[in-house]
This record gives sequence, C-alpha cells and structure tokens, in this order.
Amino acid sequence: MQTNVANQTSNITVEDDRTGLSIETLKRAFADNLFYIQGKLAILANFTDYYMALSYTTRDRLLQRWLQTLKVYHEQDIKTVYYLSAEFLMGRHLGNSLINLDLYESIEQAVRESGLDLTEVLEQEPDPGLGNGGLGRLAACFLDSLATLEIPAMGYGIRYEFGIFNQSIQHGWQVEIPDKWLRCGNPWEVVRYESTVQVKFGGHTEIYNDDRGRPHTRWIPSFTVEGIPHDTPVPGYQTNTVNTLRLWKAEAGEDFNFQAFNSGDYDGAVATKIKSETISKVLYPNDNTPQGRQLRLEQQFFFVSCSLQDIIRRHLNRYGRLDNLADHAAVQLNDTHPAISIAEMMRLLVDEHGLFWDEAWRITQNTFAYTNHTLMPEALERWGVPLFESLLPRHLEIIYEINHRFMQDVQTWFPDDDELLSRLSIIEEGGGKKVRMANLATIGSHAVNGVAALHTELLKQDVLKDFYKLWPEKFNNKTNGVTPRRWVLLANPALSGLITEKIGDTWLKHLDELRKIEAFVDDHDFRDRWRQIKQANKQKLADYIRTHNGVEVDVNSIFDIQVKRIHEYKRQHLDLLHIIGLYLRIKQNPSIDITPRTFVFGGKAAPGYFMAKLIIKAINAVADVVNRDPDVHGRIKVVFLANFSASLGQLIYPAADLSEQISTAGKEASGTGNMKFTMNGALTIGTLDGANIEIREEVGDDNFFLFGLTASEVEEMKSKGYNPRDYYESNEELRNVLDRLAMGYFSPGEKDLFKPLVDSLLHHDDYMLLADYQAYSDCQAKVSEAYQDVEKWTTMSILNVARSGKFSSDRTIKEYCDEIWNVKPVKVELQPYDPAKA
Ligand code: T68
Repeated sequence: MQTNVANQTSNITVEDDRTGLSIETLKRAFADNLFYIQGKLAILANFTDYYMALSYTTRDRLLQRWLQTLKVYHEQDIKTVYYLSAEFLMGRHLGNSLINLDLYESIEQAVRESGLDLTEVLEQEPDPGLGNGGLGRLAACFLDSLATLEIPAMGYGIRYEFGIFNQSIQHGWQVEIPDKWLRCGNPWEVVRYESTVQVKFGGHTEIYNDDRGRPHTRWIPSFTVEGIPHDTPVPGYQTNTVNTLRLWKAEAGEDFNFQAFNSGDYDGAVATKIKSETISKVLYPNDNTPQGRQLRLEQQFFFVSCSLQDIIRRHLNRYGRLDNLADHAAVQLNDTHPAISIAEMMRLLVDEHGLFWDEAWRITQNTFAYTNHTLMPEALERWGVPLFESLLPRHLEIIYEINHRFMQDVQTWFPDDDELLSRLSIIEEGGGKKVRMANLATIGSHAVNGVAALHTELLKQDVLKDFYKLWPEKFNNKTNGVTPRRWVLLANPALSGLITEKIGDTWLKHLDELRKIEAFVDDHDFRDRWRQIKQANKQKLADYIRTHNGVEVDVNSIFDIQVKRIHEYKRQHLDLLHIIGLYLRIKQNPSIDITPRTFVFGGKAAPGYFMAKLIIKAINAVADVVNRDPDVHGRIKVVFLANFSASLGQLIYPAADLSEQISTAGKEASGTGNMKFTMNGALTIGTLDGANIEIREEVGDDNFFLFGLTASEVEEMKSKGYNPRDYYESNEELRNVLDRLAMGYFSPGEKDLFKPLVDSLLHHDDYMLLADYQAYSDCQAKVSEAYQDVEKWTTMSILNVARSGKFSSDRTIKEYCDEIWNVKPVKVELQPYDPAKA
C-alpha cells in the first residue's frame, strides 16, 4: 500500500513525540513508532505494523496519566478496590483508548493524512478474549466505570496465553481453533518482573515451635511457581485516572530450574518448566458449568495467591502493619472462582505474618465481598476433598478450622438442627466429600450480592436461603450495567452524534440524562435521522453477512437477533422452533402475508456440551433449507454468525431491531447483552427473567414484548409434574415443527441427527420450551404487527434508549462503592512531563 506515513515535519521535540496532541505531532509519532518500534519502512509496512505503531503512539499518551495515577495512589491515604476475576473480556484496546483519551478524532485525521483509514487499522487488533461471556465482560465494564468514576482500583486475573477459542463453522458444526492472540506481541501490557511472586503447591504441613516455644503450622510445598505481573492500563473516560489491570503469567520457579540443571537433569527441568507454564496457558471454555479439573483449581489458587501477596506487600510497604488492611483494601470476588482467597488470606495472615486467628478472621471478613452469578445448582463450584488435600493441604486444614468455628456458632444460634448444619457446612458429606466454594465465599465475606433484583431475591429464598436466615444484612442486590462508552459511543458513533447534538455530551458520564431525548420523540427530523442511523447500521451488518456467510439479507426486514453463549437455558432452540413454525406456515400457504425477518444468531458452545453444539448445527441446518427455498421468496433469512465476540458485538447491537432475551424465567441471573441492545434502540422480546424485568420497568410495559411463564409459575408447574408431551399433543403447529426436526427434514441423509434434541424436549424439557412455545409465537406475531407501523416502532425505539440510563455500569459501580466497598473518588491532577524530574 502506498502511504505518506513517511512525510515528516520538523521542529518536533522528543517529548512532543510522546505526548503531543497536534495532528502534525501525532503523524510524526506514528511514523517514528513504525520505524523505531516496529522496525518497518513505511513502504514495506502492513496493517499489523500500522496497528502496532498506532497503539504505541496511543499508549505513550496514556503513560503520563497512568504513572501520575500510580504516584497519587502511592502518596495519598486511600482505599483501593481489588476486583478478583478469573476472566476479563476487555475487548479491543485501541479504539477504546482513543475514545477515553478524547483522541479519536485527531488520530483519525492524522491517520487519514498518512493515507490510511482508521477503522481498517482498528480491525487489525486481535480481540483479547480472556473470558467466556457475561461474567468476564462485566469485569471489563466495571474496570471502565471504576476509572471513569476516579476510584482507585485494580483488576487481578490470569494472563491466559490462549483465550476463548475461535469458532469456525464447518458443515454447520462448531469447530474450535486455538486463539493465538499474543502472536504479534501485545503493545498494551507492561511486564513488571520486579514484582514477581512465588506460589506454592502440594506437599504437606508440619507443626513447629517458634523461639518462644509457641506452636505454629508451616506448609512444606512440593513445588513452587512464579507469577509474573503483566500490567495493562485502564483509562477512564475524560479523566486523568488510568487504573491497572494486573494479569499473572505462570513461569517455573528459578531455584527449582537451577537445581535440575545443576544435577544434569535437563528433561526434568524442561518438564518442570512446562508444568509451571501450563497453569496460565489456556482459559477453560465453559460458562455456567464448573469443570472439576485439577488444572482449573491450580489456576484459581495461582492468581489468588499472587494477587493477595501483592496486595499485602503493597499495604505493608505503605503502612507497616496489617490490622488496618480492611480500611485500605476492598476485595471483590467475581463468582466463586477466586473464593479460595478466604483460606489463602487466612494462611498469609496467620502462618506468614503471625497474626492471631480471630484478628485474621476479622480482617478477612471485613475485606472480602462476594458476587454470585448463577442460580443453577449444577453450576455451583464444589471441589473433591482428596484433590484439595493433595494440591492445597494447608488450605484444607484452614477450611476445616473455619468450618468448625462456624458450625459451633450455628449450633448456638439454632440448637439441634442437624439438617441446617449440613446445608450450611462448607464440607458436603456423602458421595465423596466436597468443598462448597459458595459457602466458603459467603461465610468469609461481609457482603454477598446477586446481579439483578430477581436473582438476588431467588438467592435469598432458594440457593443461599439458610445463609440469608443467619445474616440477612449481608445480602444485597447490585443490578448489572454496561459501559456506554464502548457499547454506544464507540459501537454506534452515528447515534451518539445525534444524541449529543440534541442534549450535549454529558450523557456519556451520566446516562440518566438520556431521558432528555424524550423531548424529541415527536420531532420529525429527529425521528427521520433516528431511522436512517438504524438503517445504516443494518446495512453495515448486512455487508458483513454477505462477506462472511454469503447470504444476502433485506435491510428492510426485522433484524431479529440472539447473540450470547449457546446454552439450553437461554433457549436459542425456542427461537429456532418459532422460525420453523413460520417456515411451515409459508410452505402451507406461500402467499401468506408475513413481515420479512432476518434471524441472526451468534455464540459459542462449550466444546464438551453436546446439546449446545447440536443446537448450532440445527440453526445452520434450518438456515440452509429456509434461505434457499424459492417459496420463502427471501422473506425470512436465517444467519449464524461465527465467532461472536466483543468486537463483533460492536457491529451487531447497533444493527438490531429486536433483541431476543428468552431464557426460562429464574435461570438467567441478569444478562447484560439485553442492556446493550436496549441502549442501541432495539426492542426486547423477553421473559420475566434477570434484568429483563428491570429493563421493562424502566422502558415501560408498552415498549417491551413480554411473554412466557414467570419464575414462580415455572417452579409450580415443575412441582406439579410437568409433562411436555401434553403441549406436543395439543398444539398442532408445535407438533409439526418437532416432527419435521425429528424426521430429518432439515438433515437430509442424516435422518436421526436432531432426534436427541427433540427427545430431550419431549421427555424432559428442563427449560420449558414447549410450555412457552405458543406464548412466544403469539408475542412474535405482535412484534411483526408493531414493526409494520413505522411510526409506532420509531417511538418505541427512541423511548427504549431514552430510558436505558439505569443500565450504565457507572450506576452499578456507584452502588458497590457506597454500599459494599466504602470507597471514595481520588482526583488525579496531571503534571506536565519533565524528563529531568521523572
Ligand atoms: C453470567 N455468567 C450470567 N458465567 O449467566 C449472566 N461461569 O446472567 C450475567 O449477566 C453475567 O454472568 C454477569 O453477571 C457467566 O458469564 C461464566 O462465564 C462462567 C465462567 C466460568 C465458570 C462459570
């Protein structure tokens, strides 16, 4: 490609090159980085080189703020939030950094004047997929909000070498491809070797006497691994605050290596190195199911131990004592994945720092809080005691001690209730002893929260009801949110521009201000532009679909979209049954009047989840038949977009007319995709589940397509003995739909391919698809009718956006700050960069 990246101006100092913001300086810095960092002449550079050079140019402009933030945090007496999460789904960094630094337009111009297109450069960035879905993305939105709200905070997690697999679709089936996201280097991380920590595993414990003759326990591990911190800056939006995401990479401990080499055991040394590095090698690709593998527990303990040691070291450097730890540190456990923290903190305080048990327990409880993300009992983590004992012998002792003391308390509060004791115990007896991580997290924390109002209520009444009886004051709700910076401003610049033109740009930090656009709901010009923007976003998605799926879709059809992990409880197959139903109606009467629709699906299935993979195959099989059938006449199209990710989401949410949020009531803890769709002007068809309930409350019943059983109706029906066959027999359309699937209509040559899917629905239907089918289908008819009325639809779309303010993660984070963490903002004043003083 011929560019003019090399055309330079003079009189720019080195400092300007790193910090200057004029177009000339940005162009020069870009060219310099291409030459000096990437080592490429402009005429030989490719798009990856441009992306790298531009990232370094942007990173330079972050560093001043980042280092100043660290300095302020170091000097002032502050309380810091530590967000511990096995997953951070950050999404691409470059575009977001440009937005948050308010540099987007200048860089766009600088890049354009260098002969390049910024959006094309942004597309080069590998999407760092260090998470499975909602839980990992929530952690990323929270970091954005924490920095934007100027809260001292740090994310701690694992620097997986391979993130969530890349999904390709071959013959309709999901195929998993390793995610080599670090292949070209990662310009966003800084390695801090000097803060390396040691993590012990295995071995045994022993009692010893200190010099005053008092007994203590010590842990003699069988091996040690090093944790190397890799830091990524997390800039707030239009503030000087740049917080840190610290991800740990596992490497072999040096002395161990040395010994092996010294004794000539090279194979042994290499084996040790591989075993150590395996710990941070790959993300487990399961969502909402725990995988009881040793490596997973190793990963959890590894990042927890690294992070807690890091927190304690920094605290001791600053204060020289630990009794006040909880005054300066709030540690949030993102689900039970980091719940081993409770035992590790006790071990560090008691065994390594010599505190008394009671003091250590007070500090631990005051420091930790726990967020639960699931109601499904099968998704709660439980580790076999033998595995625990072999990997973390000291932690098992500590857990037994915590449990013993807790059981004694319960007995005094509720005497002679053995059943209660066994339900509350951290140790599950019978069928092989297990450690219940949710119980450990709940007992060791001062606050426990669910992620939407219904979810928190169900936690209190069901999953954690016995704990709620003990400590009602510990339980609180924190309805999830998402960052409007990535999900509206970056993803939907046209809509953002229109909104800002009408109400100014403060809505991006105070999302409730979106209400002000209600004043324009009857403004013709505004409504017109609203529609044009949606249409243009749909066109972009249509172009993507043409390129990637080879399918031509009608941008005037309803873009009806379901993107999320594939899971039976999320009921992608209910969506599919409705599509088949529509198709059969067309086949029966090809001249039937239907509102054209484009059904779009996207999402990954856990590689070992047979039914989820079969659902993907079924969607693609139905797509093959429907998209080609001349009787359909292009009125319905079905598309499965491969490899759904944060970056693909940025294309999809702004293009949606209809958001599918159709989980079985009581199963989806919150959902966050539902919020992203709403903010981008899609209407929701949904059940009374998770945050859908609150979205409907906010946007108004008239602006939401509600259907289906409620959580309590689901429970009641199940307790009375639900028989899905009754629905099959009494509903002709449903019967035809299931029969077609079962008899191989969509799988020529493989008659029985979808039989397991149909059998599971007819015989168990754990997620009540058949019970909800008719209500869903009727509701979809209402959607079709509403879409015909362009004016009505436009009003509903505007009102959805105007009333979506509650779902900013800024609101969520403020609630965590005030009600759980007790932390306050800290202002960072920018100092001009002075190399002589730095
Ligand atoms: C999701 N959970 C919830 N889990 O399903 C969703 N699980 O309702 C909620 O909105 C979101 O969390 C944020 O609160 C997950 O995404 C996982 O990804 C996961 C990963 C590993 C093990 C278990």
